[in-house]
Amino acid sequence: MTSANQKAGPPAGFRYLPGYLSPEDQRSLLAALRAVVAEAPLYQPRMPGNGKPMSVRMSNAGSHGWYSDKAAGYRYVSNHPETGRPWPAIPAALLAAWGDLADYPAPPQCCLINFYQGPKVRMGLHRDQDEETFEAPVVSLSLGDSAVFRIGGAERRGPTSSLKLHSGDAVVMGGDARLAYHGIDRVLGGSSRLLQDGGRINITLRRVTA
Ligand SMILES: O=C(O)CCC(=O)C(=O)O
Ligand SMILES: [Mn+2]
Repeated sequence: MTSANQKAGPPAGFRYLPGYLSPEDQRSLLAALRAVVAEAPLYQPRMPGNGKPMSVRMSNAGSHGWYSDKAAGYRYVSNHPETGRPWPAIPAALLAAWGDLADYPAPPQCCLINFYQGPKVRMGLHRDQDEETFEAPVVSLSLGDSAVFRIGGAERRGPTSSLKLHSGDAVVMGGDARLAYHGIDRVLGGSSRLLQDGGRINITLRRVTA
């Protein structure tokens, strides 16, 4: 399903790489992510201002972890908000994917792990704009159930198009697409058998500081 202006398509700098990770790579990445989440448990971020919990649960690896709560809003923190410990290291397979896809001379600082579980979990249209620099692209990898990804342009109310992201797919948002609005409309339950209890994992790799 797409909006009327689908012809416009995603902005330049948006790359979609279906099947980027082989089934074997997906399984080994999943094992590496389980180790990260064992050390840095999933938490439920809250909206700035009203404090409403977001439906996606999250964790991070790397020097900068994305976090949000009622009082201080969207930001990067160096320690897990509940355990107080530093975030685990970014798994080697993800550093390799960044090296392969980002075309950027420095490694990612944030590896945000988004976990979508249940039919109502979604991510509203937003831009990744909490970083100090937008020179590096955002690299994202998907595992588990397929999802409907919506991508627009620089204006919140501008035209959008949508595509399905399946397990193993990669997306790169650089150039004009780096600050494009995007979100997840819904996750298609039962579309993958990678996760035993279903659900979807998205990994988002970013540079944070200039
Ligand atoms: O789950 C996705 O594919 C998108 C995640 C995302 O946009 C984000 O974490 O900023
Ligand atoms: Mn995003």
